[in-house]
Amino acid sequence: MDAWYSDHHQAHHDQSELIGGQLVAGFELPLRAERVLDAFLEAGVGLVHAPPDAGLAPILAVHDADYVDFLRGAWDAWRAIGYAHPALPMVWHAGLGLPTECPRHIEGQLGYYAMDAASAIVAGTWTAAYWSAQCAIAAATELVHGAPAAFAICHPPGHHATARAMGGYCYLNNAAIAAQQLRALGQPRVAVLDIDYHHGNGTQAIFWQRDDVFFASLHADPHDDYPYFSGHASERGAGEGYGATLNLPLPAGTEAPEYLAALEQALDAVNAAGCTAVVVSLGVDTFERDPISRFRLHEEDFGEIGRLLQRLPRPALFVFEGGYATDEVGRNAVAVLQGFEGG
Ligand code: OKP
Ligand code: ZN
Repeated sequence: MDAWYSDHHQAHHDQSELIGGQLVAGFELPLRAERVLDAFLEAGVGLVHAPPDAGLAPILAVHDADYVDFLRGAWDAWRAIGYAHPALPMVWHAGLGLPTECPRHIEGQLGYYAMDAASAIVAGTWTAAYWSAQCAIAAATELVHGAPAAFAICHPPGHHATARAMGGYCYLNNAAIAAQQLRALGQPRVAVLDIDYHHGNGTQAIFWQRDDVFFASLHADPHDDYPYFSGHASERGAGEGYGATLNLPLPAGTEAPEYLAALEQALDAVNAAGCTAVVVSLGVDTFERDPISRFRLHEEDFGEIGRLLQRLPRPALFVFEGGYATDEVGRNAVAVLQGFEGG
C-alpha cells in the first residue's frame, strides 16, 4: 500500500504539556511521524506521496466553521496580546450549569473550544493540522479510485478532536474526515476501527447519532485512564446511530491474548455491520514501553494485529494516531501494515 505524508507536519512542535501539575516538554513530537515514514520506506511497503490540497470543504464536512476559524486564528490572537509561549486553555465552562456564548478574548476562546489542556497551539499548529488532515483526505480519495489499502502518516493525530473541540494532542479529526470523505465519494457504510490505547472520543461523538458510520474501539478503561469521560461499554450510540458504536474497554496491564480476543470481537462486529470500507485509527501506544500508556503489547504482537485485520472489509485506510515510544513507534506501526499485507 502507498502512504501519504506532508513535511508541513513539522510546523507543529515544541508544545508544552502539563503532567502531574508540571509544565513539561510534550510527548507528542514531529519525530514520531518521521520515524513512521522512515520505517515505512525501509520496509518497502509502498510509495510515499505528498497530498494535493483538497481545500477546506472535506474538513468542514466534519468540523464546525467557527471552530475551524478559531484554530486558524488562535496563534495570531495569542501573539497579539503579547504572549509568546504555547497557547493553553485555563478556563472551561463545564459544570457551570448556565448557557454561554463564545468569548471574544482568546483566553476564553481556548477554553470554549477545548476539552483539556493537552493540545497547545503554537505558530505552526494550524498548518500542520491542515496538512495532516489533507494526508487522510488524499489517502481516502485514492481508495475510491481502486486501491485496496492506503496509509495516512498523520501528525498531529486526530481521534480526540470533536466537531468543535480540540483535545488530547488533536485538532482536526483525521479519521473522521477520511470516513466522511469515503461516504461522500459513494461508500454506503463505513467503519472506523480505533485501536489506539486511548478512547477515540472525538470520532465517537462525531458519528454518535449516525447509522452510516460504524465506530468500534479498543482502549484503556476510562474509569482509570484518559480521556476518562467516554469509552464505557454501555455507550452504544443514540437515535439513528443506536447500536453503531461499540466500546471494548480493557484493564491496565492488558497483554496480547486478551487484546487480540477483544480485537476479534470488534472485527466480528464490523463485519456484521455490513461496512463497505474501513478506516483504522492506528495508534501503537498499546506498546509495553509506551511512556504514557499501560498495556503490554510486544513488538511481535503488532504483526499479529495486522494479520487479524485482514478480516476487515476493503478498501481499508490506516490513519496514524498515537504512539510515544519514539525508538519503536515506526517499526510497530509498520509491523501492523506488513501483517495486514500478509508479511
Ligand atoms: C493522544 B492519543 C496521561 C495524560 C494523557 C493526553 C493523552 C493524549 C493521547 N496521564 N494526556 O490518543 O494517543
Ligand atoms: Zn493514544
